[in-house]
Amino acid sequence: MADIKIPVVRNILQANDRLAAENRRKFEQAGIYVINLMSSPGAGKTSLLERTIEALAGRVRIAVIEGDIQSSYDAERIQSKGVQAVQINTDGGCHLDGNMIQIALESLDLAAVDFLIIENVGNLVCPAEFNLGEHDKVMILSVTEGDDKPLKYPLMFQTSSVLLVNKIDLLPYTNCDVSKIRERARQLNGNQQVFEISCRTGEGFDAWLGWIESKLSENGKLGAGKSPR
Ligand SMILES: Nc1nc2c(ncn2[C@@H]2O[C@H](COP(=O)(O)OP(=O)(O)OP(=O)(O)O)[C@@H](O)[C@H]2O)c(=O)[nH]1
Ligand SMILES: [Mg+2]
Repeated sequence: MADIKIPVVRNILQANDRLAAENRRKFEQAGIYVINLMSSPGAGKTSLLERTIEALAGRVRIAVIEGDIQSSYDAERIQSKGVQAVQINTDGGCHLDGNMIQIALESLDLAAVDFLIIENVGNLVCPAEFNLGEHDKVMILSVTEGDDKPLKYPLMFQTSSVLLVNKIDLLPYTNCDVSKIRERARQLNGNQQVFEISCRTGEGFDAWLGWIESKLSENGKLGAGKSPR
């Protein structure tokens, strides 16, 4: 049985990688910089998006793909900020995959987008296994989840370019040791940038926005936006 199961899993991931590569080609053709935002449920993904959108308003054209098991609640939160948003409902699926993104892209005006953020389904495990065609994976860990998470859920830490340690305003009420998170994450991924933030107070946002701005500049996306086609 083991001989049968292993190739099946590999085929699923290979098929997904093909679709992710097609998505990536579409992003390159349209000149869009893309991040895949991942975390466990409630760590603060949509809150991060709301503040980030507000901070970049008028400087870069943002679109968001929202992934949730059910509801369009997060897409409505994003749309109220005045950016294009598409909601994917996975109907029980615990992660987004390349095919879902391909379908969601049909609902976006890609010529009017410089920066696409994909909010993955809240889950610290499966989203890290499925590439979507993004340029960078960004993960959030909130301090209320505990400093042991890099030990238990290593893949997301290993694959993410950035780790945002969120809800630092709540640190006095937890026994979380952020230096342990930093050290454990560093052992998994020495290239990962770590920023301590609070989506509630805005603390630490300058450094996070600095990282995003440097990525957008590298990709020629910061400034007046793309010229009309
Ligand atoms: N105290 C505090 N609360 C926060 C912070 N960031 C987010 N929250 C709260 O945490 C809760 C969840 O935030 P969301 O942004 O909806 O989290 P999410 O990761 O998008 O959740 P899912 O999409 O359900 O996985 C909300 O009640 C937020 O107000 C923070 O920095 N500090
Ligand atoms: Mg959300």
